[in-house]
Amino acid sequence: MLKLSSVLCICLCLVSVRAAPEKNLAGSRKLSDKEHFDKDGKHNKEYDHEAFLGKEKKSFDQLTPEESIERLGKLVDQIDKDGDGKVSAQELKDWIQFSKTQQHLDAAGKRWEDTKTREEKLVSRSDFKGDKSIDPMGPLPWERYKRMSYGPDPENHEDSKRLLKQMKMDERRWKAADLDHDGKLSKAEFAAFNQPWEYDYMHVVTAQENLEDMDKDMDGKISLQEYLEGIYQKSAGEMTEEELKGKEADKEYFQSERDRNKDGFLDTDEMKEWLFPTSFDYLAAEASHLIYHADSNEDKVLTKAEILAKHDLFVGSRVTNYGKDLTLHDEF
Ligand SMILES: [Ca+2]
Ligand SMILES: [Ca+2]
Ligand SMILES: [Ca+2]
Ligand SMILES: [Ca+2]
Repeated sequence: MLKLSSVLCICLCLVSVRAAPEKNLAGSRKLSDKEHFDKDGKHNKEYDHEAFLGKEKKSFDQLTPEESIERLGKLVDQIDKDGDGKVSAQELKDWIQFSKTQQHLDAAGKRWEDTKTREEKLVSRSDFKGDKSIDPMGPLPWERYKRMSYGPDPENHEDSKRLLKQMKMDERRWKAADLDHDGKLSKAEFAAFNQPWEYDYMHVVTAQENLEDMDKDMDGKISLQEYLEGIYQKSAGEMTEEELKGKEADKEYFQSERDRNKDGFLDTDEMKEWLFPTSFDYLAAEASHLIYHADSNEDKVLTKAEILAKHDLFVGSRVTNYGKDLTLHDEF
């Protein structure tokens, strides 16, 4: 017999699956590169580990289970901001936001350093024309980024059509990220250029990019047919019965949810809502998901003991990482 908790779990899973976009659009907001649930609704712990630990996930994955639990205990003390011995949904949400920000800044810092090294190499080349001075901390001019990404002569490249299209998109994104409009990107502006989903003011340009990617007849909007082709990418003859059923459901979803103004097409605003749904808070959803699965006495807050008892939900370790689960806890 199904326990009530299992039923609720299935319901929560379905909510999460439905709230996710039908297609992984480039640059949508997310807490991990991994999917939280696969198409059959099977739960993936790696998603939670990355959401909870951010850039620390890798180091946790190297620890023995004992070390991992010990470090998790110390983290819980940090997460419990008001020190009342309980982790509330808000404290957990704040923590996930903090981890995500740290992870983002870390990646942005590495990207910036790498790009500045490439800039130095570029200006030192004998065939580099123009200003050869370089400010190691200073902003990066578009012309130099363009040269580094597309070479000296993209117009005459054998793949010039694709390159020029990509370059035009990059230039538009560059301008959107360039908040002080000096044609150069500072370290902070460059972070927004590379990870636009982290910045609200970049969401429109990300929506435009995704729209253009799906807009095969280039009329500036997504028809139902373009939407379905974007998701399924194969003809009706090649699809299984299950896929055909899914396609029918997605057609209804397009009409009832995606096409908000009911004109039969998706415009940039509707695409933006698809990518960055205002009605869905990823951080709060993840916090409730973690609390739901660890809250043994169902008082809606987590004690350190509750978290440690479900450590494999929150953090990985060397053993679980190699698939030899500790089998101390319920599988999802
Ligand atoms: Ca607390
Ligand atoms: Ca600038
Ligand atoms: Ca179109
Ligand atoms: Ca519409």
